[in-house]
Amino acid sequence: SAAPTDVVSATPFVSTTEAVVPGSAKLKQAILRHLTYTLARDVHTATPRDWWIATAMAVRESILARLIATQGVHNDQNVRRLYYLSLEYLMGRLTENNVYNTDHFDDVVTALKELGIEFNEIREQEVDMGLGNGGLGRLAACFLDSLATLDYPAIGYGIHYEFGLFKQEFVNGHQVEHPDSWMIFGTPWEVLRPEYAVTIQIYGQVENVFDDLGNYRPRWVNTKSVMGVPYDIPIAGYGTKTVNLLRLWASRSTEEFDLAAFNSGGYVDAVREKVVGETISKVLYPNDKTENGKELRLVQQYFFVACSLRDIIRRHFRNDDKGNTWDNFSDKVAVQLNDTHPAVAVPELMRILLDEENFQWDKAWAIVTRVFGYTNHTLLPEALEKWSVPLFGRVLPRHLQIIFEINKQLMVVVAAKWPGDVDKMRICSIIDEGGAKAVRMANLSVVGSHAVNGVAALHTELLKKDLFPEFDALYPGKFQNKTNGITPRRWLLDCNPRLSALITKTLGHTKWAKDLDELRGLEKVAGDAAFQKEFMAIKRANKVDLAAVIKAECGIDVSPDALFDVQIKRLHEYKRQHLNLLHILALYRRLLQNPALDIVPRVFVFAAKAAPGYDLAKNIIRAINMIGAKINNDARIGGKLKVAFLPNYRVSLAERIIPAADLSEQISTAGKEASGTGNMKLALNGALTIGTLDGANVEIGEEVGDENIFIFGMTVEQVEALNAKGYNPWDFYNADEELKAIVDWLGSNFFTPGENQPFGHVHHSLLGGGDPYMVLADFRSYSDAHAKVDAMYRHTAQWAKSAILNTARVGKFSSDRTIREYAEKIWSLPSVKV
Ligand code: NBG
Repeated sequence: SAAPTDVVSATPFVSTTEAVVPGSAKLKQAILRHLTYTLARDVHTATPRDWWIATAMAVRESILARLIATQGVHNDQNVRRLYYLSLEYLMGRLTENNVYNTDHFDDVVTALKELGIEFNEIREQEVDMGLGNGGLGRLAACFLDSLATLDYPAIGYGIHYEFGLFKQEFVNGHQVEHPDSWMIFGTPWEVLRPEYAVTIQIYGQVENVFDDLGNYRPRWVNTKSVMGVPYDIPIAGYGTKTVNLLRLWASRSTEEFDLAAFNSGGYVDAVREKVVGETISKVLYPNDKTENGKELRLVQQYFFVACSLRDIIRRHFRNDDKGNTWDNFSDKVAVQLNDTHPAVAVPELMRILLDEENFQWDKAWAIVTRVFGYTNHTLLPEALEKWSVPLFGRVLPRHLQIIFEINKQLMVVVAAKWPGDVDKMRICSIIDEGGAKAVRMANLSVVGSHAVNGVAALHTELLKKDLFPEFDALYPGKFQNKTNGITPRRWLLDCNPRLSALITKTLGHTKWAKDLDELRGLEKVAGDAAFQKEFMAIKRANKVDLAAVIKAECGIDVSPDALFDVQIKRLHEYKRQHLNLLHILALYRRLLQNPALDIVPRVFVFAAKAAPGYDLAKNIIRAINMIGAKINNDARIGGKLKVAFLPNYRVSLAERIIPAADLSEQISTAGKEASGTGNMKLALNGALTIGTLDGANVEIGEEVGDENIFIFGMTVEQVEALNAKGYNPWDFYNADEELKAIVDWLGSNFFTPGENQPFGHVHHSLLGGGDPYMVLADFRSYSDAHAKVDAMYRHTAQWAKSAILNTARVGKFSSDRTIREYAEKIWSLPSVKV
């Protein structure tokens, strides 16, 4: 590219404290300045990566200025803050979002263009910040965006994992995992804060000591120390000056290495303690839902909770000149527990109040229960965290004592409510006494919080009815619903610029990105032929883009005129990717038996990671890959079906797939998917949903209307009834000739000649093991719903209208709405303009 010559004379210092948006000329100067003075590069040697960092650094200047201003206002006004504790943040790339949110987009593009650089090219340099598994982690990221956009004083706390969720590759159809070394070369979006480092204690024993007055004063002794060093990531709100922060803790050993051992040649011994201390924040647990009770995981949970509470308390007492004491702590501090992962915060705050601040129990407990709120994200029993009592006691002996005391008092309340009912005590107890004793983190979270919420209306209902009926009776009003949402900035404005431009042009404003209900304005053009044409042309252009990604990643040619049928989410039995696979097999077989069969050509797009130890999920991936390969290369079906499993699903890949989707697969067994959020992203971008009455699908259906969604399958009640009667997959298998044929086919080695029962695991799960997800029971109704999809897709005008109405009517699912509800109903959190 042409090298500009005016670089070195660029003013080295543009004021970094001004909070105004610099024009493209100033940005250009700043980019060049960072290229020279931050990266020690010139325009001739700069790599695309250098340009990306220099650009990010340039945009960062005004964001950091706003961060300082925001924190200054919050401190001066001694505001009430929300602290979001989450073990996961699935942030994705930060640059583009920050550029859009601070309205720098046009200037950045112009500035780079003048330097001979394409923004689209350099944005690909950024590695996703993938510090989460799936929906739970991405929800946290969307919430941060909405909190800042709506000017709520908020800080997210989490762990600065050195390795995020593994990178996925396919080898002969098998998932292979590689470490995700996302920060090996650092990222321009974080700021190390050694001045806020804290040291916390762990392990050790409790000594029973009595003070002079004969009061029991337990002392936690012989502990190990670990240091937490925070990295701050600024979170810029959209269309506002507010910049909040995400503070992530890295663990550091407090032991310097042993110089004597080092000098005597024991290089490994010399650093052993240090390495152990640094292991805590090394890697994100890649398990989605299933817990495997590893000690390191509990240590991670306690580490980040203890560091965060220290930081929260420090911030509160820094304002003691403004009257802050423990008496107003719960007026200034709201803490939200994102699932039970941070639940150890409850006994930790109790420990601080009792042991360090000498509070009486009742006063301490009143503070604690006013501070915490708890969000439940699943009903799956295998995902409800439990810690064995001996393990817990070894890692956190004092906390275990406190939990026993909380439980003792809980049992008194339960006994008063249901006198003589031991069963109720057993159910409510924080300690699971059936079998090996275990601490139930969900019970602890419910008892220690003033509000508990589910994440979709149906989920909350089931939470009250099935999981916690006793607690609901014990604490009327404590359980609430907060239906999930997604940020329209990342999931429409940034990821689908073509559709965004059309919406802005049609509505005549950009207000919709901050008030998503404005999209209702599109309803009146949904039937307009010219608008439909534009809308569908955009969908097609996005499909052309995705086709190029599919070609590059999978080597498969797909036609943008086919129906793009998309299922993207973690691989899990309850999400039923294998139900989708059965339908693909059925279509394939129908085509083989009748090559003239007139079906709408389809491209099935999958993307999903399976937990590394989840064999069945991995077998489903293999089956989709191998059956897909066979179908893709079978000339007999004339290219009518294609199956593309894109490797390494992550936020930045979702941003390419979602704008190109025609059909959104949301096919979990009713009652199993707490909410789903991918369903919202796809509908917002004009995909029609084929789905069960599960999670937020129910509410999406209410918004878009029955005629604009394909609902199929058993309801929760029907699932329960079938369970009560006893589900027998053979009944469905034997009663449905086509189903029988494809299940047998799946069980054969037709798709991988020479291998013995390649998909035996999947096959067995459907027929052998009394499948709790009842795949076969829903197959026929699913297949019928797909026939309706096929029929509607042929009527382009009707399809276009439905797609437009999906975009127009899903404003409810903005995370802005969700966050406002949390702020009003759980956090009592006023917003503060900066
Ligand atoms: C997941 C649910 C999803 C939901 C997200 C966000 C866990 C434990 N739960 O349905 O499965 O959308 O949380 O609430 O990851």
